[in-house]
Amino acid sequence: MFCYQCQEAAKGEGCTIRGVCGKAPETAGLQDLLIFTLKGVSALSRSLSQEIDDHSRPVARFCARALFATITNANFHNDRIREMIREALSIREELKARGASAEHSAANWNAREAEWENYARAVGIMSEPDEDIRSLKELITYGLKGICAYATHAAVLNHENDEIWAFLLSTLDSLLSEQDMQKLIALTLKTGETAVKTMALLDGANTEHYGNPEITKVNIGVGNRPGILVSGHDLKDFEELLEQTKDSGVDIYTHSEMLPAHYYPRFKKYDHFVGNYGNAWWKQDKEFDSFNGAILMTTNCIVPVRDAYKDRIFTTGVVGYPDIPHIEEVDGKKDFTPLITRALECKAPQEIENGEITGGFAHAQVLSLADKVVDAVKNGDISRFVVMAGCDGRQKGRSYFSDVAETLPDSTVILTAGCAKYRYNKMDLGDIAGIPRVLDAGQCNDSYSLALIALKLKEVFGLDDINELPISYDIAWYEQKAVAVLLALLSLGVKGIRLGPTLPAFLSPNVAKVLVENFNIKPTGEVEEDVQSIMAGN
Ligand code: FS2
Ligand code: SF4
Repeated sequence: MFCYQCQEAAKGEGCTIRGVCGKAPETAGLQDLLIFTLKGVSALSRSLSQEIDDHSRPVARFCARALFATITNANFHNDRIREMIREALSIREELKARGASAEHSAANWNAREAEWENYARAVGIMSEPDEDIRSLKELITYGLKGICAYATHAAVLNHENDEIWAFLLSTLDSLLSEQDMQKLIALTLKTGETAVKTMALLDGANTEHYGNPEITKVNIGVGNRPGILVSGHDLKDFEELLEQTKDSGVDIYTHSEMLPAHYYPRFKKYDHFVGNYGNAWWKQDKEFDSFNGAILMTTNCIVPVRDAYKDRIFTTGVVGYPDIPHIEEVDGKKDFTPLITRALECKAPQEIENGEITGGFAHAQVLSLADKVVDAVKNGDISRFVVMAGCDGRQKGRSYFSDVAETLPDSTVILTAGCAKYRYNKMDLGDIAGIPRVLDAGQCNDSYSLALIALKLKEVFGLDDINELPISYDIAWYEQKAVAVLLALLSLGVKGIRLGPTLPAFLSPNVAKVLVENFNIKPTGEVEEDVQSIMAGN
């Protein structure tokens, strides 16, 4: 196997024996084969029409879901990946029956199922021999995976954009044959633009259904009834589960990236929606144990399941894990009865902390405070905003982000989104004229809100360039949605981003050079020096 798509790639180079995440070589191979087949499907679909129509839209939807399933910590279940490959092959045949053709082997390979893992070796990441072309192609692929995750979330809420679907199919098709470095660089930026569009689409879907996030104090303690802990990012699953548990005697808690569900007005009417339990995804091995109740994984991030809670965890959507029950959607609905029944057999959660954390600072909420914020900047109370969005993870070096949050002067405001927030959202960093020093916009996709806030400030201060604002970017990354968010920021013209705790293994020296020269991207360094440099606007 070879995989280098996430921040934890072994030795900073790539996982070759088994994923640091727990991904087995067979799973890695099947995921490579799935992605290869999706490229063939896209080429075939585009040979019939480059437009998105009633034929190609379902093809794009399928490709998005399947790519989403290959994100780090989404699906460890070989049978489910095989099922997706079978579906891709059957779509391929349907397209051919309608007259589609494409020469590439991705559109025509034909190996018996028993041979798939063998065949996969020939189509993985390393099948692209040129290091720089490979680097750009993988950078684009990971950005696409993030886009696919967000587009899939929007699609389940009936928000779709044919431009995004067209970009997905055309880019998958291009990745088969494009060898021109400059064209791939242009495609990388286009991927960033499409990521912005997709985050905007999802923001529209979420706010239309659930209202605009608002300032909310979230309980981090526990109640005394059995609970269900919901992780991942899917708000529609969350809504359905809240409805189905209304009078069941079970309490609902969020974990990790589901925390922002508390900020949406629509979910506040449920009395049994009790609080947030625990921290970022990587602490689930301990926190799922002490939670005592049933657990639902709606999207990434599931980590290798421990025996301590194996008999009370469920997956749904694109998530998969061997021997763990999966709740399927049937006719647009999910029946969570098995999960609820299991929860009722469990003890109430064990308290691991108590108190409250505050969040809900997405664009509408922050813009309603715009006058206050602008005044605080003008009179010097706020000297700088530091965008510390992104991911948390296991790596020790990530204490850098807590240390930066603690070291930043009291006149700074941290803008955050994604699970990176757990490194500092329980610290008492105080407020500036009533504005909390940590403003949490929501999930990783809500980084879109942070971009909107920056654009609004640029307008209010009458600046020509977003980089003239007193905003610095100190971003933590882990998986491929963060790659989409990073490309989105670059496409909006943001320069000088610090990225950590390490730079992506998939950036070849030449590709990294392009990013440094054009966008002044730099790795995170020492806390004191970085804070000084941030405060000096560098
Ligand atoms: Fe946390 Fe990073 Fe959200 Fe993942 S913010 S590890 O991309 O999808 O979560
Ligand atoms: Fe390794 Fe990350 Fe790939 Fe898992 S997703 S195999 S940890 S690079």
